[in-house]
Amino acid sequence: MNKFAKSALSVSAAVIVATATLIPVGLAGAYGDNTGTKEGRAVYTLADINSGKLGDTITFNSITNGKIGDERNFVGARLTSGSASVYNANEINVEDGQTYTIRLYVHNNSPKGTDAIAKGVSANFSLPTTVAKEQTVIGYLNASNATPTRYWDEVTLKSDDNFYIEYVKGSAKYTNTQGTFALSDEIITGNVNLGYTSMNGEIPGCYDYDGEVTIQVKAHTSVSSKLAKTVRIKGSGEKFAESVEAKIGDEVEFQIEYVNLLAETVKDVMIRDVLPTNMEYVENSTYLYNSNYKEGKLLPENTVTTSGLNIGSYNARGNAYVRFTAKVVDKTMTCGSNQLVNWASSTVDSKVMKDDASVMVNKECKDDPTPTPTPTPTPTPDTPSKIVDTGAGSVVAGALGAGGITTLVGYAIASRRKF
Ligand SMILES: [Ca+2]
Ligand SMILES: [Ca+2]
Repeated sequence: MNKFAKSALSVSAAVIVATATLIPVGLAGAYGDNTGTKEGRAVYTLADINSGKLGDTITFNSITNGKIGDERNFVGARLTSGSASVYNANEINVEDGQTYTIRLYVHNNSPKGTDAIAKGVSANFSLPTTVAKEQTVIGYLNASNATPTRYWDEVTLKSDDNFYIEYVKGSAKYTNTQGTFALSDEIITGNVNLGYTSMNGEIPGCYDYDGEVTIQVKAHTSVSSKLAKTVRIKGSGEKFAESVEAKIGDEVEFQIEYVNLLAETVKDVMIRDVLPTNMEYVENSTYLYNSNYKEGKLLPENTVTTSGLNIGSYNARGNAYVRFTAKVVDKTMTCGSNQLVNWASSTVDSKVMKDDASVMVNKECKDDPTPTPTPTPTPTPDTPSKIVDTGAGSVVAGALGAGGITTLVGYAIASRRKF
């Protein structure tokens, strides 16, 4: 996850810049290409194509009366659970919790089949990453020997409420007459190759070889921030995870990731964590990582598990990590497996986000009623791989892990038995 997040960070910045420099060529909003002229690329009718007007030129998505209508409008969206073939080409209203499929149609317009193989064919999507009432997704298609070499189109998702779109991990696919091919999640951070019988970047000309890229996104309303709580055994050097196995006496390290998803700066972000009964906070173990403290700052406050911590102000996409240590103690554990769930919350302007992590403890009761505490390993310092500069002008796109977005959830579990 860390590695993926890091690449999302570095690659997506470039995507955003490309968007900003390429789009304003007078092609208002919707579709466009890198021809560099106000009119954009040459377009053809099916009759033009059939009469050989294209010559030896390889071009994509330039037929005005093709299978999907005007092929320049090649990115559309539909409700995933709705009709499989009807896409809204320009805009679609979305509802909280619903999943939408976004389609990018791919057609090498040359009628010459395997005598006109497009090379270096790839696609990518640019997804908005802050909360808004309108979210425009742009899809890009590239081919190194085509004229032009880069094409784009968009679709706008709309709602009466502010909402956030979450990319559904593992949802990227390419479908053509040969079947359906899984594509990498990197499609939302960088280019992913397409193809015909394999995803080798080569697509012959004509309808026999067309296809479509699809991804899924989920709409979340009332979301103002991302909060992701994870855990690991202290000093293990393991990646933070949703749950970890521990023994009584072990120290575990919790990480709470906060990201401001609003398009504006927020102040006085409060982070709080509620520990379950069989877990104790370790004094002077709370660290804050953000753009001011990239190596982490040991905080003098020991209030993260009581009244909470004020971690300051964050610009759009600004983020922070809070880490602290807790010890597994046996106050009320039952014999066998115990799941110690604890919840982290962030509060901004009285809006609360929560996320949890679990520590699994197996309590043995037969021969050894007093478990032997494991010696605490020396912690290895490491810093989060993704610190966003919260200064003005910073833009970060990319993937939020599935399940990273949490709306208000139940708050009852303190310590419960796992069956
Ligand atoms: Ca469109
Ligand atoms: Ca979690």
